Amino acid sequence: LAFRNPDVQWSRASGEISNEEFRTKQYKESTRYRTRAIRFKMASHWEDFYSQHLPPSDFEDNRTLLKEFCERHNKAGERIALITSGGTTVPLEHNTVRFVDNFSAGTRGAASAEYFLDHGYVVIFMFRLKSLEPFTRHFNGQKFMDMLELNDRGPNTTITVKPDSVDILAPILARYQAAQEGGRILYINFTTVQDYFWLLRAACECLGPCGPKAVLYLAAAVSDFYIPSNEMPTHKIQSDGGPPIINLQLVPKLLAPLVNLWVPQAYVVSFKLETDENLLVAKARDALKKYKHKLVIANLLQTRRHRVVFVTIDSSFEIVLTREQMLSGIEIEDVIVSNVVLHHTDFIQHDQY
Ligand code: 9Z3
Repeated sequence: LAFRNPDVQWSRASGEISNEEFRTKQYKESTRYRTRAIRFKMASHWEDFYSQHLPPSDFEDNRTLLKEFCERHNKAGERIALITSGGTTVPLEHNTVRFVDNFSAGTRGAASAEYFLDHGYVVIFMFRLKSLEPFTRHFNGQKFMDMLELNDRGPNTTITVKPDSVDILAPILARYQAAQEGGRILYINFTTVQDYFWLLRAACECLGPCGPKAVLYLAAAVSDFYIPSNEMPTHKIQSDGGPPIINLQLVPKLLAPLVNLWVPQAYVVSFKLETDENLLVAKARDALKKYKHKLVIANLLQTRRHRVVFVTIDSSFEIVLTREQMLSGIEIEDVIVSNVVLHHTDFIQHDQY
């Protein structure tokens, strides 16, 4: 009853409708208002999240960096890509010994950052600490050490790059140095889903003034579930209390305020990850209908390195790499970014209003 619309004029006493109609109308009205009330609750959910969770300790420093980066490049009229990359953790304790994590290595985001730079964009690379980073991703593990040679052990030691590694290192080093020296890439890292939420909102606030020149390329694998701060134990969960029952809650859907409030003029691209082909495009389209952004790039966990589907509200097309293309070193992110840049250019020229 609390959700009944006081303005509704009909009543059973008026004798205008039958009992059955009355019950149906009553039910419909109550559901309608209940649905609205729930929607309202959902809409404010993200605000509750920020009021109930503290920002990360280096938040103010990151905010300053973001602001300076966006202002400088906005003034220069450059296109800016915010790329999120890697997985978020979900801590189980405030003094975190254990956390829930996910599979993402950050390949998609790190590779895409390089290609956006190649297309002349400046990049905010918002990544999970210790996940892959642009440029250094090519020399993971022992690869880098294996490229080097120690000469003359002793006081005159020098280190050189082995001749057969120069051709591999040189072009990557050149791209890296161009990005660094021109101040064209800003690295911001997160670990938990809470950090991610704070930093994403801060980045959006700084990107707002860039209008349609900003692309948001949300490739991070963000947890759908978390333990709210007030439900998390302070100390390490003990095993002598028996098996713990861990109650995860849904995280608020940030795409809603992001698209509608924080960066309403930007070109927003989200990624949709599924493991079931039958759900892939339908879920991507659901997201577009719900959040009203422009593009969802859908991928299956199992085939994400060689197949993605670009889904807009009224079309979809696949990008598939052949085995030969993969063997020749072509990365799917190269093709994805080229297509996103085309869409973004079109958006700037025609669609933005
Ligand atoms: C993706 O779907 C990315 O393409 C991958 C890339 C995480 C699969 P890797 O880092 O993998 O290269 O190993 N990202 C989005 C995942 C996500 O959390 N999407 C949400 C969802 O699917 C919507 S925003 O519900």
